[in-house]
Amino acid sequence: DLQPVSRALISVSDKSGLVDLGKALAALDVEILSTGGSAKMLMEAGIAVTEVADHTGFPEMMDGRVKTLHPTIHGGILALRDNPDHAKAMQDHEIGGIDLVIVNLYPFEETVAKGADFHTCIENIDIGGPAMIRSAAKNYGFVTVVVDAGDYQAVIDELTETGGKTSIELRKRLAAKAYARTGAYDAAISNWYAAQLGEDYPDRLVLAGTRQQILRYGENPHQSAAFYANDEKRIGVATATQVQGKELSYNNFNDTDAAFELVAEFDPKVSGPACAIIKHANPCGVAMAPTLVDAYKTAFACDTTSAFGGIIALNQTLDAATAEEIVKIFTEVIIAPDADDAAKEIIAAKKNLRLLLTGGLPDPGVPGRLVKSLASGYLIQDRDNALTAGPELKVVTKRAPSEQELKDLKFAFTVAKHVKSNAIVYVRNGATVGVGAGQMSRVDSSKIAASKSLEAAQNAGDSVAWAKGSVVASDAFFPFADGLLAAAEAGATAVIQPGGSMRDDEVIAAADDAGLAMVFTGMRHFRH
Ligand code: 93A
Repeated sequence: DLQPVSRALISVSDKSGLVDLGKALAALDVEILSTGGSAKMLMEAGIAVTEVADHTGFPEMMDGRVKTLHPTIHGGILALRDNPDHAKAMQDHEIGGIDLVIVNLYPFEETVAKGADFHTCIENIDIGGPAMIRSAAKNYGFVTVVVDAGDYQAVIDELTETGGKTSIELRKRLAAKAYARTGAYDAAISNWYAAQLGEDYPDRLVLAGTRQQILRYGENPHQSAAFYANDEKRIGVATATQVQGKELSYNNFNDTDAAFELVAEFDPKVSGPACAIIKHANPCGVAMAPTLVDAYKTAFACDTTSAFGGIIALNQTLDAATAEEIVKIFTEVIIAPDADDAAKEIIAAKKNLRLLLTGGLPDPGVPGRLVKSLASGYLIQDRDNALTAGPELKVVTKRAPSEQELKDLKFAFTVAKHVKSNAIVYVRNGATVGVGAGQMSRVDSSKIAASKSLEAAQNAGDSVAWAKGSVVASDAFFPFADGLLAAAEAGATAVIQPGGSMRDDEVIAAADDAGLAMVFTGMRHFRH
């Protein structure tokens, strides 16, 4: 299916290759329409050009905001050449067909990258260009659209070979490429706008990003994979500097992200040093302590078996004492805002150990988008950037939590936010002592967390499970009293949970009977 090209419209911001293209089209007897700057450059090279303004009878106006937005242009592009009604409309309104549309857009992305002010960025949003590109691509059956100077030669070659025609294969391929370009262009605009406002919208094209790395494989060796950085520039794995160690794997990226997002909940100015150890995207130990090395040691003590081959995230500069402790067992990745020289030297002895330095902590409260793939699509949602800080907490039992219990309850609930549901987290003195993750039943998660706390105690030479005298957090409400009773039986003295179950009264009564203090957060933190 070959279609003749007798009239082309050229409107390009990036003028590379323009003169050669114009010469080649002129040699093929193609009439050239063009906008201000493009027309000027072609004319100066001695190529015959008709200005779009002369073609439409309408001047370019409003500082160029309206140049090609005219029915003579869009009618000429969109008309179905084999439709008698369309042919009549063209005749009635003296619209000449435009068979080849060559457009590249105002450099919006480059303008943003240069750090231009708001107004300048807005002025660099191209309206007429994308409109022509989309019109031409829609009418791919008759019209050829070119958005990339890299495709000029292929079009010229085909026109030369066929005596001035293009093939349906080429037109379709270029149409698909054209929509990819206008899609990416609008994604760049919406990403920039969302960042300006600090707000987000469900329809934002979140998948726009830059490929940072082709990975050796995905979650398993038979899956191919790559890592893309989005345009948010959020402090984390995407922006970190890797000081040493092997290349990160797919699972390393996933786990390191989980580890760092969790530890970032603990602002060192408020919580002091904190450490999170992650395995399979779940924490196997999280702790705050007066020193970083103690935070690491207590986090490690929660589950010394699982911590092997784990990912360690720290909320402040890695020091020598902590590095000495960490290198005692095999660890995959350390991520921290910084590391001092002595610590770097200690880590350097472990060649494969990856050390990522981020220069800071991300703000857990800023909005953002999360994407989750389904086999047949993907889901988009806001990042869970909320946390119940304090005043919203409601004491629902006869006994109110003590000051230490309340501190531990908040810590436990914050950790639970980062544990796969159903999540149950036992905490004592600012450290997790048992984590139950990812079970289909909340009672099972409670039992696992309690048994983990016994294991932890035994590893440390204690006979009494560490859940005894702890507090417990649940990421979602207890639907029945059984989950709460399991926690009481394990020895928890206080509970934090969202509340909101139909049976809250029963659950509260059971807590009162067991002498527990319980607070409701009013906010759930499912994580799947
Ligand atoms: O301001 S616009 O959105 N309004 C228009 O009607 C229009 N038509 C083409 N920008 C418009 N263009 C863009 O002008 C093209 O996409 C191209 O990037 C640029 C080419 O302008 P010139 O040929 O004057 O350098």
